[in-house]
Amino acid sequence: MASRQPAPTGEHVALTAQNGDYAASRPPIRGHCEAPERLEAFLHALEAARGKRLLIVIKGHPDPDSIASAIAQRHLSAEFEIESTIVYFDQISHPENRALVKSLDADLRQYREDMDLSAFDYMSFVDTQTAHLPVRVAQPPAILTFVDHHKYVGGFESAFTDIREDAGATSSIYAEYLEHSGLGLRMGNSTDARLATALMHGIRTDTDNLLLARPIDFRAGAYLRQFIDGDLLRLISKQSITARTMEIIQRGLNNKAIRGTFLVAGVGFVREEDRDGIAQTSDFLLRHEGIETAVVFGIVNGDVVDGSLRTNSPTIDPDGWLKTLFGADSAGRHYGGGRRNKGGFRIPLGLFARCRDREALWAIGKKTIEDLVFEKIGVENEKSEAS
Ligand SMILES: [Mn+2]
Repeated sequence: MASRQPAPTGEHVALTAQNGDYAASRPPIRGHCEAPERLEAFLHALEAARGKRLLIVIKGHPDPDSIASAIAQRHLSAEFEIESTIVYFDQISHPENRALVKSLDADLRQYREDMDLSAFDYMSFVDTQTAHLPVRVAQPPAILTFVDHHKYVGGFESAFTDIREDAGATSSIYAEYLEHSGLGLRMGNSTDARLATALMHGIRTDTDNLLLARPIDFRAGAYLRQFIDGDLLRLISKQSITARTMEIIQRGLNNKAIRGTFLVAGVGFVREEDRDGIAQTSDFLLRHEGIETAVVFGIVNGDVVDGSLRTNSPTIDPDGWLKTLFGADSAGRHYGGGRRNKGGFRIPLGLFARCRDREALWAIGKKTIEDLVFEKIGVENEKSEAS
């Protein structure tokens, strides 16, 4: 094995995998790859570990980049019949990351004392600066791969090392491996779609929504884009929430009314520029346990009732549901409409907008909407109970 020779530029790569018959048995590197020699070496390392047991290590609190990178490492290892276990040691503290792991169906294992880490043949470290296990293991397995984008500190031996300080996310490095290895993602495959989505999310969170993205991150995004599950990405992406939107969400929480799987919340008067807070509140309240459909509404700009519907219900078609509920104006324009799992409505207050008593105006708006919605739910419940 050759020893690692750090490049002077802050980029470090070790090409220490044994030369085998790899080149003859695998497809060639595809397309314009930023670092084809690294990818070759990465694949060589995996080939050398064919059929072995691999421990993929996430250090620190798992975050979207480390989670996605670990899943990508497992995906690529599986191509070489390597049996991988992803382990993490610190709690997945952030609720968003717990939801991420759940929605990805990622099968990550939290370390427990009865796990025998020395029973693995190799370890892979992803998205971490150092290669020390956080727990004492008498005979830690040899390090097969070490892929990261933090500042290089060294201090370990690994069959393959790829540290790119110029990458915004480790997920981008794995996306490059996937794109150019011929072992990449398959269109229309749901497992691959989840991996692509996880990587995209990892890139977005580590680059502050691409604000800090580097060329490799954009190239990764361009490749991943075609495979991602848009609904899943939306579900797991954190949206930054302004203080005023937070206030609207709080009003929604305080004023919510729940009937079965339905949640309705009036948030009062909302400024024109904060209009989107209504939809964000609806998104948020849909996550309430046991809720399948959320309707949130407010009076925007003092002259229109603006509302937003979000649903996970398989039986509610937002477009039809809102059109039947609110009907149309005298010109036949519907007050509401939507698409697959979301919808919105706007009902002008007309002359009532001139009412000086804001409390009274809100009371009328709130009562009207709530009564209409609850009446419709009641009628639907009766129908479904009767059938
Ligand atoms: Mn990272």
